[in-house]
Amino acid sequence: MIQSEDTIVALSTPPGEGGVGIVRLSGPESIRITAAIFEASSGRGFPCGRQRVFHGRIHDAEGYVLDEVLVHVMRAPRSYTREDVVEINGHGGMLPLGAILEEALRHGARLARPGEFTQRAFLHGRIDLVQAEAVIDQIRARTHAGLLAANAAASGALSKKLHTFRATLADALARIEAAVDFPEEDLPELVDEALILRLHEAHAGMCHLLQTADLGRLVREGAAAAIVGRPNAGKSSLFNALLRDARAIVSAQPGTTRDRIEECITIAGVPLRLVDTAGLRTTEDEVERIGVDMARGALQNANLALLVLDASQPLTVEEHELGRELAELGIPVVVVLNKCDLCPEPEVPAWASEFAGVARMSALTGEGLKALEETLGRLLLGGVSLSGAEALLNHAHQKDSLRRACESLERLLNDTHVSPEFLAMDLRETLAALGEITGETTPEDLLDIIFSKFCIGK
Ligand SMILES: Nc1nc2c(ncn2[C@@H]2O[C@H](COP(=O)(O)OP(=O)(O)OP(=O)(O)O)[C@@H](O)[C@H]2O)c(=O)[nH]1
Ligand SMILES: [Mg+2]
Repeated sequence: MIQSEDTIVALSTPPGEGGVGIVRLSGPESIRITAAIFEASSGRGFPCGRQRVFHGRIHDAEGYVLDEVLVHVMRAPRSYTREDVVEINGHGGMLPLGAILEEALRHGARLARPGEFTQRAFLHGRIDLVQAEAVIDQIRARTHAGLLAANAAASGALSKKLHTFRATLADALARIEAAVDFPEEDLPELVDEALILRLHEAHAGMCHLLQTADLGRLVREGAAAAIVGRPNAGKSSLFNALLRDARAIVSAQPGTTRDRIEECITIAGVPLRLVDTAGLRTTEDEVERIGVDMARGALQNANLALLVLDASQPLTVEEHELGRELAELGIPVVVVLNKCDLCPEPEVPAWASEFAGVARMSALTGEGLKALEETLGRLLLGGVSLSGAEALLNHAHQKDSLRRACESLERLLNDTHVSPEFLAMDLRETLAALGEITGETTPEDLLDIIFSKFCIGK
């Protein structure tokens, strides 16, 4: 195990006021540094015996008490980083915590970089890179489904899958290399059908995992839905209904919404950013025109669109045009026939059948809202159901590496009758690409980028 030489310290709780705040140290000097600034209320020395939690006070160089604290000692290797870790639980306030941090620095600790605690856990082999990245996904999860997926990855479910693939490939590589090294020994049984079959199985598993990558990103980052339509169609009413909150102004006057209003909801486990926009029409009013431009901008940035039509009114020429325009946008569109309470059997425009879905509803009474939400869920997940417990490939670089791994393995499987040297080359490439995900072969600069996205103190 690589030992870190320096001891790092950081505020591990968010800055600002809180019930408690934690200053965390990790490294060979953690305990010595704490002993220099801490006095246990028991009057006995620190640390003492096998005791792990100590009550007492942190003082400065002049002996002034800075805070009353609980100190938690976790000795290597049984800690988050596998180093000696000390957590000083103080009163949550910037002054006391800042003062404790200062004292630790004065006694030789160094300020931790973002994610450095987790990076040490990774470097010391307590977790692999997939698990390390899942930690940040746990912290930043925006939906329950996202949290469960991150928890599954953090607990090693994803790593286990990847390690199984790697084991199969490594075994195949060893056999093929033997065939390369001892060609005269005539080892045909080494590269036999059973081995090729195992490689096919690994390939299928890897491709399946690759398919979950977009889902993982969707659950983590979410999607955006633009609500568009002509003035007064009921866009803001629909926005409010989906939000279960009277967030946007609703009025009988056309042209009510002029700004772009955004709020986040959860649909089928996916964070969905809803964007309510100004009704699309040609207008002389400057403010409204800006709003209309923003509505078009929102459409450009959306992953899906809700086209709201007033079912109680005949369709206008502009609405027909808008329908055509949306069809060319290349994102799923749901046609929402609103105000069905006024007109239970609305006319459905012919072009609506080309879109991803048609929903009849009333934003006023809430009728049809559930069905619309189900349609949205189906569109977002593409028919896959989020089991929650499944670990998903979450990050763009993971997807990129796995795609390369699948490609090189596919190359091998497409022609297994080439010389063993070529087979070995493809296998090595596949193994290296998989290793980039788990951390064995990840380039140094990529590691730096990954951990720099963490928060300080984690
Ligand atoms: N009966 C009925 N009225 C509705 C329904 N949805 C909206 N309305 C009414 O239609 C009018 C316009 O609703 P808004 O939600 O403000 O429409 P909008 O599309 O946001 O309008 P602009 O912001 O002006 O573009 C209001 O008087 C709403 O109460 C519905 O499902 N049924
Ligand atoms: Mg509106």
